[in-house]
Amino acid sequence: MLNGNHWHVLGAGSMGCLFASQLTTAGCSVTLVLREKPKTQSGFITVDTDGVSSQYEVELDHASNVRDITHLLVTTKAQDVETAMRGISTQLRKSACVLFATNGMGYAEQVKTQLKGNPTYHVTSTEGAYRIGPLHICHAGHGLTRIGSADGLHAPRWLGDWHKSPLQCRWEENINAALWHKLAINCAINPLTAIHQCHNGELATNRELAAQVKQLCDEIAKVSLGAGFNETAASIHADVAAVIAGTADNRSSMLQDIIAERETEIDFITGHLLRTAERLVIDAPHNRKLFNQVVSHDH
Ligand code: KPL
Repeated sequence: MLNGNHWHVLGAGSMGCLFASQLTTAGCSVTLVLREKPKTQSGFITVDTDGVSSQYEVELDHASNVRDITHLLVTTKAQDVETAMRGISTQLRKSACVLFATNGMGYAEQVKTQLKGNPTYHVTSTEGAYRIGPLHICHAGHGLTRIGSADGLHAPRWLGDWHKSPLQCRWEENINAALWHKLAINCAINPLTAIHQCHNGELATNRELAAQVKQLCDEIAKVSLGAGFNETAASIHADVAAVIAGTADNRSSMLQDIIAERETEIDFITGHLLRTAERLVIDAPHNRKLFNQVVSHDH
């Protein structure tokens, strides 16, 4: 029974497909907004979990055709947010909510002028999903999805859609700290694995790389402290070690982008850290060096 809201999901990658499929289970109708004009008006997202495939029906549309958006979930890469939003922002209802489920930080500020004061929210999730093919993902591991407002807004009514879904969801009062914490971990792991083209685990087993992780974490801790993210400052070394151990066989998303010759999210990960460091007049030469290396790879 459809008793939830109508969600438009921008971006049909692994997280876009995962969230879209789970929202349909919560009784929501979902339109996936695709890059290419779809051949049909509806389609199925296939989700493989523990060897079982399930299908979820969604509407398919193209940015040039969508109308009257009330609930928008943005799941594109950080560097694509601005362009993707430009295509549909005129179709947002005045009261429409906009949720960003994107890696890194700093993209929401870029699109503020495109929004007519729409309430914005952020989503950060430890659900594990990867793409198998078009509209086909593997839901590899369960995690926690946190949603919050960086503008101090209260938990909205539409949060019920997320609570009704099979995902474990929580309203996060301090979403900025949660986003920063994830960014800090990504700063220590992603660029280094991208430049050295290695699995995450090598950052612990290779002595030279482990020493570099420590240098990066020392700087990240200083910037975190300066920016008021004290918990991240205190735990970054241990948390990075735990994530490296827990994702030892993974290729980081930045390494995957480099291999696929896609632009990386470096400007919204290490770039954001460095802009914060500059504002606080804190030196972060190791992070800067890596940033420059990844940027020169990107161009
Ligand atoms: O979030 C990640 C990423 O690759 O972007 C980590 C945690 C580093 C796992 O690979």
